Amino acid sequence: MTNNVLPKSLYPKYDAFMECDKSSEDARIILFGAPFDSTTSYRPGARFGSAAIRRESYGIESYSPYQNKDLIDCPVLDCGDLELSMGDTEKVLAQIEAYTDEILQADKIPFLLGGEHLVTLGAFRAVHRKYPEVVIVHLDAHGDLRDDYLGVKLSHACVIRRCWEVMYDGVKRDKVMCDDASLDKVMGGEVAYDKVMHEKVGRGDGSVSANDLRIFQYGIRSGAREEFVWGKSHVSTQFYNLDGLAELANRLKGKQVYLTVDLDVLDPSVFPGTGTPEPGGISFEELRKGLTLICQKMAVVGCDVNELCPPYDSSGISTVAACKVVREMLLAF
Ligand SMILES: [Mn+2]
Repeated sequence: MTNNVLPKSLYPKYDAFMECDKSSEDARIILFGAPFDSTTSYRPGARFGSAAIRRESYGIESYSPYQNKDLIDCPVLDCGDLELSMGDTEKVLAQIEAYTDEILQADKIPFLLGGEHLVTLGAFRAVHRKYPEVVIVHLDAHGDLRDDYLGVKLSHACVIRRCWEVMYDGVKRDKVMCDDASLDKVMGGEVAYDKVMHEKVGRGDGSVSANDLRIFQYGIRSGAREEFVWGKSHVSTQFYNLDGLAELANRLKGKQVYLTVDLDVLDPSVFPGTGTPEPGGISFEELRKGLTLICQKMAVVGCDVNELCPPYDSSGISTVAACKVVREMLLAF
């Protein structure tokens, strides 16, 4: 005779980031992973990042003494990793975008775990569609503003430039009723795009005012010269550290924010497990304080944490740092 009492699962929460197993009705934030690293320019392996964060989170307290809050009490659901069509970058981005879209349509906040930094583009496309006025706060060692990397436009080295184009294309479509290719001919390229953008924000002279900028970078300490030349008139860059974040929070009051965190903004001495380590970075404590400030004071409507590459840190400390970053962000919301 069979009895229908099955043994209890030994690790019922094993598949979710710490305590992030609330019902999809109750959850306000949806955590999900995009294990993608096909465009990584230097050392691959970031595809293992999201699974490592989830797995290693069991070694870390869900309670934060910094904030006196516990993830047990937080409305977060970890939905696991997307199954991605590796090898077809555009398709992968479309898959990330479609899933982000589902989350947004349910009026929840998408929280994406990479993967390499290009995954941001998929999520941001969906967020921008829902919130066309959204601005980006970007923490990273690298500007990621290249127009292409060795001829590749969809590269993690170009991700913020591509996000900028998403913002810009929206403006172009608003202003001029024609497709992008013909717009290029009619308007005469980038300079004309600038003009269109500044008309949109009420400045017809094509000059750049601080108020026109919609991308705010922090911690940047590496890039090609042309990235910084281009960046000067298109983004706001705080080099080397997170100074000025509190002022930015005041300035962005009422504005929707997409937050993207490339963990290599941390110094490699505390975060060696990443594909493109860059000495001279910030401490864990600076990052924790900065992210808490952003998540508490700014209206974050979507975010991601990316570029953990576990194979390059045999100590596992980088993964623990990533887990703690994610915990502190979730608690600060
Ligand atoms: Mn980076």
